[in-house]
Amino acid sequence: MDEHYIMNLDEEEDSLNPDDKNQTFDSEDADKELEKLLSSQSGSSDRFSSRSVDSFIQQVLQSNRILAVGVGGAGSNAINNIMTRGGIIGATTVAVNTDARHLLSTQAERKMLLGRELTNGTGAGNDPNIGRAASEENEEDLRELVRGNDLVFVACGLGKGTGTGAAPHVAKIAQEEGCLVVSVCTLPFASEGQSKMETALEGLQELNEYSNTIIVVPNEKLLMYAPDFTLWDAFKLADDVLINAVVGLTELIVLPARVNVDFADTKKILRRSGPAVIGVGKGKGENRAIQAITNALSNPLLDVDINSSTGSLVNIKANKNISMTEVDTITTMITDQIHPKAEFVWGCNIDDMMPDDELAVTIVIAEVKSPHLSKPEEISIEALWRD
Ligand SMILES: Nc1nc2c(ncn2[C@@H]2O[C@H](COP(=O)(O)OP(=O)(O)OP(=O)(O)O)[C@@H](O)[C@H]2O)c(=O)[nH]1
Ligand SMILES: [Mg+2]
Repeated sequence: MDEHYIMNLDEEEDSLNPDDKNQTFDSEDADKELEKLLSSQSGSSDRFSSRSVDSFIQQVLQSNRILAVGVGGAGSNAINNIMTRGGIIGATTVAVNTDARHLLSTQAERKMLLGRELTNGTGAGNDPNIGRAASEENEEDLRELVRGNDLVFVACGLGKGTGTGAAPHVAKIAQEEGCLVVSVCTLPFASEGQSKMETALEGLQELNEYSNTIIVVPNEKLLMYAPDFTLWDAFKLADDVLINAVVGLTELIVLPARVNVDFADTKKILRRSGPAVIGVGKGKGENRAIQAITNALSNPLLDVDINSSTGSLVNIKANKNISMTEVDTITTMITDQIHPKAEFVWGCNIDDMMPDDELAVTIVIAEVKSPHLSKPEEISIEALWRD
């Protein structure tokens, strides 16, 4: 203390200069001084200083790269809708299409015209073989696009040319490049005719082959849900399921959680091949937990039997006031319905932005039985539409 005082005395004039005073107490400079002091005391490098560790952790987090690729018209529309809602935190959006005009009007962070030589930007004309060949024309570009990503979402509408032909090829390339592939696709409305459904089901088998997990949205179910909807509204509703799947899963992986579902957990569940369902639900008020999980589980589009599921993942988002009983209610409602030996992972995001009385749940149930993914000869198309 004395020493310090004497030093100040020696430099009295300088130390009274207000500018210098500011500099000395600037917190960044002060931190630097402290770091220097501490590293000189420990005699070690600053490799473990919290700043270095934080930047290292940031690099690791950023290396969990996620790509959401919309293929064809419906896939690109889904990406466009994601972008108009502000994009997805933690994922890059991409639209790929054979239709140049549609691609031009699509908002996406990255875009690729498929099969320029083959179709000259005019679309695949309902022919999956053209869709496939167009994608093959750009195979190297697609490889470059997906390379280095951990998780690739492939979104498309099955039944016409580009989505049906190109999406399985994009998924195949992504798997070959070592990415985990989650596909989200729609099946056509009955009013689109039987041949579209046949085309779609063939595409679905192939897409399933190259996807770790596949989420199927049967468009026709939308009509049961909302029979008075216009076609546009019905498409919007199907898009919501596509979007919820992509955004919900990405949030699960990238948002910091209090009880953490990390990427390794998510991968473990999604790596299981086969159909999965994803549900998103919100609850409000006293019974918000029951409401949220009931909504998440009761989406009529999720047309599958979940009792056979061997893996499930749930993320709960609420304000700090979430209680242990609420967590227990949600997790029990899920474990009661899935296979007793199923792997179950849950996480919780404490989100201060959530209103006090609300709670949201995102649930992924893997390896469910889907009527659309039986052997093609066992599928009755009429029954699919009727059920
Ligand atoms: N949910 C939703 N489904 C759509 C939308 N547009 C089309 N679909 C469905 O997706 C199927 C495929 O349509 P598109 O994606 O437009 O076709 P495409 O893959 O671009 O194929 P081509 O135009 O032949 O190159 C249709 O049969 C519809 O069932 C959309 O905006 N939203
Ligand atoms: Mg098209």
